[in-house]
Amino acid sequence: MARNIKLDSILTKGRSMILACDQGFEHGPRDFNDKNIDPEYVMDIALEGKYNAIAIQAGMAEKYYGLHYKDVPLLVKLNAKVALPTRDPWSRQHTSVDYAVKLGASAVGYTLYHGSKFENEQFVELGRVVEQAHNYGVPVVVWNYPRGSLIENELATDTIAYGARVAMELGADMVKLKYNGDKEGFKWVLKCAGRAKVVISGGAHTDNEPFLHKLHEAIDAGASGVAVGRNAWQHDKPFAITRAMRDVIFNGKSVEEALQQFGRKQ
Ligand code: FBP
Repeated sequence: MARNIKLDSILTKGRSMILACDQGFEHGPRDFNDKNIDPEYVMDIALEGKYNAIAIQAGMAEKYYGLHYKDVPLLVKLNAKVALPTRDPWSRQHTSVDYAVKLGASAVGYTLYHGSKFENEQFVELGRVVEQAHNYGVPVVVWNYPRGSLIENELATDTIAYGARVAMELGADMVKLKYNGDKEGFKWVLKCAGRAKVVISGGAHTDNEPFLHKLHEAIDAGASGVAVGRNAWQHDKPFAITRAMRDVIFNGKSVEEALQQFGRKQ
C-alpha cells in the first residue's frame, strides 16, 4: 500500500517550481554578487515569487527561515560537497531527517552521485534517509547526478534514465535531473522514473529564450517542473523570469508568451 507521503506540500496542480540556494556550498561564493550573497535576497524571491519550496542547507534554514517565510515550504538538503576537483564525488549526509523536521522541513533533499566509486555508501545513506523521512510522511527529493570515474558522459540519455530509475527504486518521491535537449529520449527518462516526479535542474545562468525553451521542451515531454537557482537569483529581473517560468510550468504558455513577462514591471 502506498504510504501517506505529503508530496502535495511542494506541488501545485501536480507540478513544482523550487528555488535552490545551496550553490554557496556546492560551487563556492563565486556564484554570488553583492546582492544575492545575502540569503534574505534569495528567500524574498522564493516568498514573493510563490515558489513551491526553497531548497537550502540546515545552517541557512536555522538562521534565515523563520515565521516571515512560513508561506514558502522548506526543503532541507541533508548532504553536500564542496567544489574541489575530484573524479569520484562523495556527498555525505551531515544533517539528520529528525533535525530537518524540527527546522520545519516539508521535504528533504539528497544529492546522489551514481557512478562514483562511493555510490554504494550513498545508496545506503539514501535508503536510510528515505525510511526516516517517510516515517514522518516527509517526501524525499533526490538530486540525481550520474558522475564519477564510471561515467563517461553524464548527459547521455541512457545515463540520465539510469539515474532516474536508481533514484525511484531507492524511494525518491521527486527526482531532480539534467535535461539534455533530447526530447524523445526524455520521455524514456520519465518512464524510468515511474511514479516519482521529475523536475529539471536550471543550470548556469543563460539568456531568457534558451532557458525558457529548455524548460518548455521538458514540460512538454512530461516533466513536473524545475529546481532552479542561478537562472533566478542571478537574473537582474528575478520576478520577471519567475513569472515566465510559472507561465510555462503551470499556465500552458508558449515561450513567446512567457517572454512577454519581461515587458511588465519587475
Ligand atoms: P542551478 O539552477 O543554479 O544549477 O541549481 C540547481 C542545483 O541542483 C543546485 O541545487 C546545486 O547546487 C547545483 O545545481 C549543482 O550543480 P552542478 O554540480 O552540476 O554544478
